[in-house]
Amino acid sequence: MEIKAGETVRFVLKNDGALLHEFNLGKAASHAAHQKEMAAMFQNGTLSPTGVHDMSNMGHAMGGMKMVGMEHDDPNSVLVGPGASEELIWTFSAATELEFACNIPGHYQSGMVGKVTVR
Ligand SMILES: [Cu+2]
Repeated sequence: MEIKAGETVRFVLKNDGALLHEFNLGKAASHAAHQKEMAAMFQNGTLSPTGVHDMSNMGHAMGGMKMVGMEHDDPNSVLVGPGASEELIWTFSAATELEFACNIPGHYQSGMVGKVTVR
């Protein structure tokens, strides 16, 4: 994606698949860090391949998969469950190189990543 600095973009994310996915905007290094957190959340049972299981750990927003608290207080990330739709609105304030990515374990590595150039 190419975006002009100063633009606000509304991303509409529709998950037609059977697995939980994430849409996360950030630098490549922050995705790497977030993947470790996600892996830990799968290990402790907070997340499963198909959804959010232990909501008590998450501070769950009403009616959706958006999560606040813990690692998911960042507004640059949204989880989209199977069959769900979510939105993420982001203002790209300055020129930078970012990635959009899914940090569910194994997903980034299987190609769920793309470049975002802000100029
Ligand atoms: Cu994914």
